Amino acid sequence: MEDCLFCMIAEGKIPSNKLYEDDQVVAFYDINPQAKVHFLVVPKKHIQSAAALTEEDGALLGHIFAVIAKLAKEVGLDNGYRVISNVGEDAGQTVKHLHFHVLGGEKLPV
Ligand code: U5P
Repeated sequence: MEDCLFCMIAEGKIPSNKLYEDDQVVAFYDINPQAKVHFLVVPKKHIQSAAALTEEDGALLGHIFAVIAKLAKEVGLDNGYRVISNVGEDAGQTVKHLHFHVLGGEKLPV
């Protein structure tokens, strides 16, 4: 989608500190980290937020969580991590393209 920051990152039109890419997703380190380790996993398909997911996205979601688990292991988040997806204004969603924050590398505030 034009004018979508994460579509442009997924297409390589805007640079990112990329951790992983395949045909369905891209993962990159957050530019404003909220924990010692903070990366984002983003589907290449433009989906506005988790609120716009349908049953048809089930396989994509399964893939996203498999990628999250693989990357968490690769970057050494052996002691646990947090996965967050903000939806809409009240949650503070700033980029209107579905993404999963993966935070860890330290004890996170409850
Ligand atoms: N962000 C990046 N790269 C950018 C623009 C935004 O990593 O070029 C990050 C922000 O730092 C933020 C996240 O943590 O994207 C958007 O999250 P959310 O507030 O929409 O959940």
